[in-house]
Order: sequence, then structure tokens, then C-alpha cells
Amino acid sequence: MTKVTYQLADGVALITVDHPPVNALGQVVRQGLWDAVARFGRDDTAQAAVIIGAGRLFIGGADITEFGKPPVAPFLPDVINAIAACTKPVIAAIHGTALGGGLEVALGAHYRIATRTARLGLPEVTLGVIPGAGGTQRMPRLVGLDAALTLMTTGKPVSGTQAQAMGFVDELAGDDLRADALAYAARLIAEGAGPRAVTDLPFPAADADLIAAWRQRLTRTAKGQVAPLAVLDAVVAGIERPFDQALAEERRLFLSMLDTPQRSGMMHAFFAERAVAKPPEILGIASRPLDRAGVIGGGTMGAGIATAMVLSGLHVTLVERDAAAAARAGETIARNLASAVKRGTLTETARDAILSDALVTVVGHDALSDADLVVEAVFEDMDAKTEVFRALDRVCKPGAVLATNTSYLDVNRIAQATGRPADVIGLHFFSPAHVMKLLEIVVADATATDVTATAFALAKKLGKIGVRAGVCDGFIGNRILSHYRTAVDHMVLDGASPYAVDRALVDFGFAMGPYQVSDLAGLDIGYMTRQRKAADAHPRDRASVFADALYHAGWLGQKAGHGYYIYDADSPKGRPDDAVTAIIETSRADLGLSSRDFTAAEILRRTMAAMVNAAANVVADGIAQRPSDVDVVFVSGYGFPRHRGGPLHYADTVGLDTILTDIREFAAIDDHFWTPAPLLEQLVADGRNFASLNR
Ligand code: 3H9
Repeated sequence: MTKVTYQLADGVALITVDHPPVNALGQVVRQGLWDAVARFGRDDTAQAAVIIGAGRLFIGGADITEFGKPPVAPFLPDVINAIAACTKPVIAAIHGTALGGGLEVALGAHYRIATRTARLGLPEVTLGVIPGAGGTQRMPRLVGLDAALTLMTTGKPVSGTQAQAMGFVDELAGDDLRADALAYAARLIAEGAGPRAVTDLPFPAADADLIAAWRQRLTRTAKGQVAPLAVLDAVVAGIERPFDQALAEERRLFLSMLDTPQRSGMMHAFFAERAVAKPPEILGIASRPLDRAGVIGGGTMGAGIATAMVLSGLHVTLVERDAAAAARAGETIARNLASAVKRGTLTETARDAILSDALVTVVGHDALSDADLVVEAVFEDMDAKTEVFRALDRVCKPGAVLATNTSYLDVNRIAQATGRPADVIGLHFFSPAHVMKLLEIVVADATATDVTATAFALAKKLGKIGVRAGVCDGFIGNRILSHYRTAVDHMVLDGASPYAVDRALVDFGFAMGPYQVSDLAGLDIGYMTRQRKAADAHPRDRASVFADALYHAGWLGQKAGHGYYIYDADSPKGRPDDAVTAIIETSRADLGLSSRDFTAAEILRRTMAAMVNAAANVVADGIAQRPSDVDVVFVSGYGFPRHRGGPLHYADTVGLDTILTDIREFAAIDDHFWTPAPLLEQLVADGRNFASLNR
């Protein structure tokens, strides 16, 4: 099938890229563009050309499934140079998205027209590479160094309107892009406008100080990622060398990025996020209607869930116990929306419309009688939850989806409190729920397939990443977290400082270390979890006595100004505290433990071994359907560095035999905690890896 078509319309060659789903620039499309451009050159009846995308978007970028394979001609930089070298005007007509190589094609054209809502960006760094088809050389010429570096090192796209204001889109189109682009071409022809290559513009000058400042900033913000710094290297080549040589340097840097583990990790995360949205059981299953939602409980979590819902266009009724609590919930949601207005992601008019038309906060479950879906977000107590579900069973219409936001309770038991367990599902949001991307969709024994499909449709509507999980204490994320948190507490009992643990994991790329996370969540949360699990504790379990001591001292973390760290005006992000170190030393002494040093490498090995071992059990038990689902949970909800792909992709890169050898070595001292997961042993015995289980 032809992926690029050539048609003549009123003296204009209309070159259409038609390669669903995202018009990616695979070899066939590159060849098609190459041939179309050559034909345009030969076609005396065509005075200008318009390059446009068929379907929902312009061009989604290079075909990333080709990364890691030997490149096949024609190469994208050559195709784009051929477009730029046309002696008659070429116009790129952009709708939907123009990303990466797609935007680079547009930058190779002489003129650009875009719809206002189009998304234009150079997101290559988010895949561990850099723009490799002239983006680093053309974008700075159009928008200046700072704006170009910001676009390319954050990877964040901008709208058509913003792109015009920045200077890399010439015209904005109305509803009919094709017609507007052809009219623009006719106007250019009538005005006698010629081809206008971006490379005719000078590359912006920069002194050494500016580049040094950028390098310093990127070294800090890139957190170990190499691609943002390689973007800067390519830009420096543009400052110092003529276009051809700088383009060659960009290509060299791009190709060198293809071989990095970071590229492989980020691409794994990209494809894992797409795979996770399609659990086999819901393929072809229609979701139930999803327009009116209910939320029960207006605390931080309930209000966050309601905020996410109204922002996505749902009508929400939030139910609280009394009028004062309902009013407080309304205020929290209004505050959340005000922050969205401040960030520029919501207009004031849209905010006002939400508050007047899309949200009600009330007392009494009866108000939920017409809800399509209700999410319960009351406190974590089985009796409280089952009481809510009995009430929902009474008031909700037949077919309504009844969801619990529990983070560990048995969803099967909650479902059994109703006469309609098939309608019940777990929706485990992460706090703050209107910000965090992850949503664990907990499918109980009796959950109907179309209820699961509705939960995935909700995740999509909310802009969240829904991951299917099975029922167990902690589901996917918190079950694994609980295990490796215990492993780090053991290291602290044995001599590591919590500050060294945090540093080792932040240096690895985690957004925060485990003790910083404890301070953020509140030390009461961990304390209550330990209390809850105490009844089932094994005599050989090692208690986190120092954590209990901090709790009893009232050092509950950031909210108390004091947890593992001290938070005050001088150190809003927290500073280590000798008093905490003293408490830990006392705890060790009370337990008669001797203390030893832990290197950063050993801290990392033990943490990762615990995480991978627990994750292997989660996969083997069917709590997660695939290893890559675990990776998505950790990258999107637990601050795991995206460029490492997720814990199980990382385990594959380290080698499962190495991880298993570590676990067996640690088990020589503590064979109660360090029991190798049978699945890990099996994979090593078979010479396989976790990737072999992704399907
Ligand atoms: C680049 O361009 C390098 C150049 O500078 C240099 C080259 C020399 N390739 O996300 P969706 C698949 S780097 C191949 O669900 P949406 C995707 O896996 C690239 N396949 O749709 C999925 O497959 P499946 C820079 C791709 O509407 C299907 O398409 N570009 C690619 O929600 C639908 O995807 C980017 O980083 C691709 N490039 O969102 C953009 N993209 O159905 C990456 C998608 O089998 N892509 N697929 O699961 C995106 O951000 C989104 O896909 C997009 C559409 C916004 C385009």
C-alpha cells in the first residue's frame, strides 16, 4: 500500500502521509516522501507543494520500532534536506500532532501552517535520544537558543497558537486545514514568494557563559540522563560549525544515543504504557456509560478524585457526612482548580463553568441515584467501607459501577457487602489524585468484564495510566513497596544511615529516597501499616523499632516539620538530624545489634534485589498480568527512574542470575527475609528473562 500520495490541486502538489496509526516515518514513508519530493521537482504543473497528514495527526515522529536495527536509506535527514532544497515553496500543514521527526519534516519545509490546537514538539529526550534529523540545527534558528533548548531538553510540546507566537509556525488554520493550506499556497504563489530554507537564517550566537549555565542546569535537572546534555552538544556544534558539519555531528550524537541502555529503558516504558492499556480480557468489550460520577468522602483523596473527574468533563456529585464536611470538600476542589488556572492548564471561564454546572457537594447517598460510576474514598476500615457499599447497593441505579479506592483492603469482601458484586471494582488512585498518573484497577473475583472495561475507559478519560491488578494486600505497587521498604529498614538496623540510603537511591535516579517519601506521606501511615500487620507477624520478622520511636516522638514527617529530616525556613526540602541518628543508634543498641558500613552500591543491590524478588512473586501470583505492568506501576506511581525502564526491565539489564546470586548471598545471613522467588529461580534455570513473559 502507498503510504505517501501525490495529487495535484489547482497548481499545488498535495503530498499526503497516510500511514496509520501515527504516520510514523518508517522506511516506506521516508521513501514515499523522497519520491514525492522528486516528482514535485519534475512536475512543471505544480508551483508549490503542501505536505499534510491523513487521519488524526500530521506525523508522530520517526518509527521508533526501527530503533536498534540497522538504519535503511533514505535516511530522514536526507529526505528533509531534499524538501528544504526544493526550488519551489513547500508548506507543511499540521494538525493533531507533529512530534520529533514529524516536526523536523515541517522545519525542513519553507512555510508552516497549523491548527490552533495542534501539538508540536521535539520529545526525543523522553525516549532517550535527541532530535536526529536537523531539529537541533533548525529550531534554534527559528526561535532562538533558550526557547529551542527548552523545547528539546524537556520534550514538552506546545500548541499551534504557542508555536506561532514563538516563531516556528507562520499561519494558523481554521477548521479545514487542507483548504486553508491550499489557500495559503495559492497566496504564496500569487505573491511570488519563493522557497525559504530555515538554514538560510543565521544560527544564534552564544557566549561560553550561556552554554556553561545551560550545562550546569541540565546536569542538575537531567538526573543522570545523557540525552539532554547531548542536545546541548549538538546545539554547540551549530554555534561553532557550518550547517553541514553540525548536522553530521547531530546525526553522530543521535546514532550514539540509540545504543544506550537509557534509550532502551525509555522505549520499554513507552511501549509498556501502551500495552498496559489493553488487557486481553477487555478487547472488544464495550464499556458502560460514563457521564455522571459520584465520589464518597471529601478528604484529600476524595476531593482529588473529584477534581480529576470534573477536569475531564464528568459531572460529579460528592457526598460527605455533614454539611460542614461537604463545604470543606467543595473548598478543596475549588483550590485544586485554582492551581490549575494558575498553572495555565484551565481557563477561568472553564473553572467557573465546572463549579457552577459540573460539581455538587452534598450530604446523603440518595444524590447518587443517577450516577454511572461511584468511587468510595472513605477511611481505610473494612466496616466503614462495607457500610458505604450496602448504602450504594440500595440507592444506585442498576448497572452503576461501584468502585472502592482502598489501597490494600480485600475488594472481594467489599463486593460481597452488595447484592451486585459483578458491578464492584477497586480503583486505587494515588495522592494527589488530580496530579498522579497511576491508577491501579483492581479486578475482584466477581467483577464483570464490562466493569473492568469501564474502569479502563475512565482511566483514559482522566488522562491516567490504568494498570490491571489482582486482589491482595497492597495490590501491585504497595505490596512490592512494603517488601523493599523492609529491606531498607533492615539496612538501617544493621548500620546504614537513612540519609545514605536516600542518597544512593536518588543517585540511581529515584525522584525521592524511601525516608524522604516516609516524611512526605507521614510517619503515621507506616506506623499504622505495621500495627495492622503485627498480628500476622512471623517471629523472625525484624521490627522497624527506630521508625516506631520516631512516630512516638511525634516526628511525623513534613507535616510536623520533623521526621527523618528537619523542615524549616532554612531547609524547606529537609536536612538530616543528629537526633534521628541518635534514636537509630539507641534502637540498635537495645536490640544488641552491631553496626557496619554499607556502600551506595550495596544499598542499591539490596534494594533492587528486594524489589525484583517481590515483583516476581506479584507476577507469579497473577496480581500483575505482565512484568511490564509492574514496570509501569513503578515508573508512573513510585518515582522509579523512567530511563531505567522499571524494576523488571532493569533486572533484565543487570541479569537475573546476578540478582538471584545477590539474594542467595543475602539469604546466607537472613534466610527468612531473603527467600528467592520461585519464578526468578525458574527464569534463571531456563536462561530466560522477564521480557520473555511480556505478551
Ligand atoms: C524521532 O522522531 C527521532 C528523530 O528526531 C530522528 C530520526 C532520525 N513509532 O500513543 P498511541 C504506536 S523519535 C512507531 O496509543 P495516541 C504506539 O505504540 C520519535 N510506533 O496513540 C501504538 O501502537 P499499538 C519522536 C508508534 O493517539 C499506536 O502507535 N516521537 C510511534 O494516544 C498508537 O499510539 C515521539 O516520541 C512511533 N513514533 O498518541 C512520539 N508513536 O496500537 C511518540 C506511536 O500497537 N508517540 N506509535 O499499541 C506519541 O507520543 C503518541 O503515540 C502520539 C499519538 C501523540 C503520536
